[in-house]
Amino acid sequence: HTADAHRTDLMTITRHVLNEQSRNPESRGDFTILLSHIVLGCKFVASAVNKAGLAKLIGLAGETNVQGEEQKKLDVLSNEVFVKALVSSGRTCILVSEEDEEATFVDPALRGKYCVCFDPLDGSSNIDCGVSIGTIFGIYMIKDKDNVTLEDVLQPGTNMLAAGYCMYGSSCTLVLSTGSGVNGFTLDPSLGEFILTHPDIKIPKKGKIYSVNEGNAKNWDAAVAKFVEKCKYPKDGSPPKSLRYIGSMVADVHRTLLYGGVFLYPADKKSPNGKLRVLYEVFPMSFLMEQAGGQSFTGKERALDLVPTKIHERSPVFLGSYDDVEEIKALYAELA
Ligand code: AHM
Ligand code: MG
Repeated sequence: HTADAHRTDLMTITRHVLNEQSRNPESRGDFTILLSHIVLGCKFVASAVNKAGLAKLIGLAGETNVQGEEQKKLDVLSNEVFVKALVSSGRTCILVSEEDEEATFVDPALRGKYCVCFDPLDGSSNIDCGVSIGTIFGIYMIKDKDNVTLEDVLQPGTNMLAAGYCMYGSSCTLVLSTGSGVNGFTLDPSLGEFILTHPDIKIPKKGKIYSVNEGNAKNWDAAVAKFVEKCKYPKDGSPPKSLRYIGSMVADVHRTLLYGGVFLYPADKKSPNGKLRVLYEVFPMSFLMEQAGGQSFTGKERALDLVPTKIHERSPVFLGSYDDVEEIKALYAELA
């Protein structure tokens, strides 16, 4: 009965978000419209990523992004599609993209109340070999529509309204939280719709996997080194953890959310603030982790309590199963 109901009574992402928003009497559908434009961007990128090998879209576009990395054609394309989709939604006022050095202030005629921070195509080192990559986004609301400033996006992560990511993998999965739990939707290519496939995702309280770039080990601080040592040689009689590291944050976080465990991109002697960017990598993923019952920590504080001072700011991050992050916090308290 239930299986049949699912097959004929399709819970699309739009229907799901409309249901969620209808609980708020002040909702006028603006968020649903904004989200449908984000979904359009994700579908475009999904289709472009699938065709990338064939269409020879891969290759350098001859530009460098703000972090000084070479931009691939797919990154440039994805960024353009997202910026245009978000602006044309008429629901945004400030956009922060990993690919653009400056924030985009939307023309007053097209302005709405939402700010969107996003990484249109994260995991660029994995594009050319067909490994999973993704889009990450976080959404804020402006304070005063007639006086929009950069301060509207330089807010702590706790002020975020919604966050999500879309993973372009063996299937295309969009994971979203609007602040009441986490839900996962899978793109049905024959319908062109994201269908609810992972309702109310909860991360296991403790995991069996750790995920980190161990090539940076020689520059780690004592707490990270000790944590990873404990993963491999546990002293409490528990079995060692498995190591899984894809090098695409979306894919590594998605696995962590579903299977449990911990993902870390710590600070090290060479990168004192780590690598990942606060506004469009650390915050959205931390928001999702907390909403799924996990935790996210910077080595000093709860990640969502950070107050960024510039739009491309970086921060170390340790996120995942509640108990595993608790262990990292204890090591920092002991060794820092
Ligand atoms: P990117 O913006 O150049 O794609 O870098 C971000 C990516 C993340 O997806 C991933 O978690 C991390 O970089 C991997 O970094 P490293 O190759 O240093 O392990
Ligand atoms: Mg990126």
